[in-house]
Amino acid sequence: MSSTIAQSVVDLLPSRPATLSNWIGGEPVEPAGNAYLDNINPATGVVISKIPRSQELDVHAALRAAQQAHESFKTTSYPERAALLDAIADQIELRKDEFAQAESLDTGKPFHVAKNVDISRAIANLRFFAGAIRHDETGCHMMGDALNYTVRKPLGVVALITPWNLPLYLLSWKLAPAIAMGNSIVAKPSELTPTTATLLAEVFNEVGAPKGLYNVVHGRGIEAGTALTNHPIVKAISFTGGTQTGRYVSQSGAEQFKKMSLEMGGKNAAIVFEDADLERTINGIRRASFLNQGQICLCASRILVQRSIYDVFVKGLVEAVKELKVGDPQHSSSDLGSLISSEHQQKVMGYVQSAIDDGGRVLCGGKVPDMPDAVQHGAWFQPTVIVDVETSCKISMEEVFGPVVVVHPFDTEEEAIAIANGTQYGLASTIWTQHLERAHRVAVAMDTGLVWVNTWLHRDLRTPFGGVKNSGIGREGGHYSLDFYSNPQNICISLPRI
Ligand code: TXE
Repeated sequence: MSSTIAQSVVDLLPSRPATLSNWIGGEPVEPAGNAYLDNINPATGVVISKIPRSQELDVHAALRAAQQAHESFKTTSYPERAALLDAIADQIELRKDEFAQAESLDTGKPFHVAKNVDISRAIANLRFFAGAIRHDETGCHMMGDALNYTVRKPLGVVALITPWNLPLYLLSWKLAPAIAMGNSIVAKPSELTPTTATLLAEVFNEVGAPKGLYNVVHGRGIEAGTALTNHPIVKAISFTGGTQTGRYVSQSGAEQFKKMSLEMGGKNAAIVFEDADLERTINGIRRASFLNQGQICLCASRILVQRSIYDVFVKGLVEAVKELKVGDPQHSSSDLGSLISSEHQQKVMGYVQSAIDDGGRVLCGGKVPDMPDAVQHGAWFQPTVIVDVETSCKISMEEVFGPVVVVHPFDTEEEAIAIANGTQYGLASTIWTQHLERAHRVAVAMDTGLVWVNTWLHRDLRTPFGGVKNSGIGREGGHYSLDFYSNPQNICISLPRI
């Protein structure tokens, strides 16, 4: 695979599909059933690799390898684990273009986004958690006649199930704290984006990580995924994906009282008050809505605008969105690449049609763009702004997970809060105002795990990340992640009274 930017994504397509392996016990391993799935580059519709369609046998082999590795890894010290995480980060950094190309090819996102957002953040996640354990403290509670102190104990083998939108970014967000706390891992990446999780297995070997510390099983969620979540060796599941899938995962995990962290969908509101700095707000909301083709659980997809500035805001937003360029992922001028798959493209188009059927007006986008012949079979979609639908209609209530926003007017702060909170989701919200007290008042009224004021995706990795309602349970980030991937044990020592 080329490690530099090509003229076109077409130049990167292999003459025949590569075959990826599972990684078990530090070795590439073929699936027991010898069955494979196609991995399609969504910008062209071309099959770029074959990936194992793993079944129970494969998952069980990975779990055994992980359990064996855990026996020695659980006694490693924090400095040893921190050094390992730093070494993995350094090695990814050395192979950064290669990782970014792989992510871009699997997802259809622009190479520059893969490099500067996905892979950069994966490296940052690893370094952050190396630092976090170097500086970690646990509690000590003195009594008159005893001393209590708390130690963190690893859980054992943890299952990491990750989606296709930010493949290595989200895998590393789970993997780094899991290793920091002394666990071993079986990862089940999305079957749509298998490559960077596989490259990461090579990196583990290159830095001399213990064999079996990180295992990868590819395949379908309903097969490899359920074999993983159902198995009693797995002590914790960290899952990011759709809400319906999260429901299945939590049901199978609950049966065996596994620890669970579920990060699921969102239908995030952006509330724009009349005193907002208009230019900054339009630029901020454009980024919040369309980065990664709108395929981020945190993306703003419902824009609520105070009626006094509604017309001028909508005009400005539409002009700004029309400037976004959908193009070949290899071109540095492409703001948006393709969607993840043609099935997803159909789903997004279906939502736009539903909005039109509900009386909505498409002010820009709404269609598959004309693309050059070489990429005409890609899953493209124009960035889209829709107005004039009720706040209760399908497109305003359900997660589209694509480059589509709806804009609604509101009159009062109370009305904006009610609309923003009126969905099954509760992941993130953004508030755009220069009025400090209002910003705080509305922020605490949001039924969301995350609120950004006059910004979006402004991340400090120490802060709690996660949602409420059907967006998720549990928090990750900083010590929240360390807490999740460990069991606290209190030790009480009787002391003589002095
Ligand atoms: O994700 P799935 P899909 C939302 C978004 C999207 C929808 C469906 O709205 O349109 O979900 O996407 C594995 N047991 N998000 O279907 O199926 C699967 O193999 C165990 C939001 O692609 O949830 C993959 O590794 N695992 C989101 C992972 O779960 C199972 C990101 C996620 O896939 C499984 C992605 C099962 N029964 C989609 N079934 C976000 N919150 O960022 C599937 N999997």
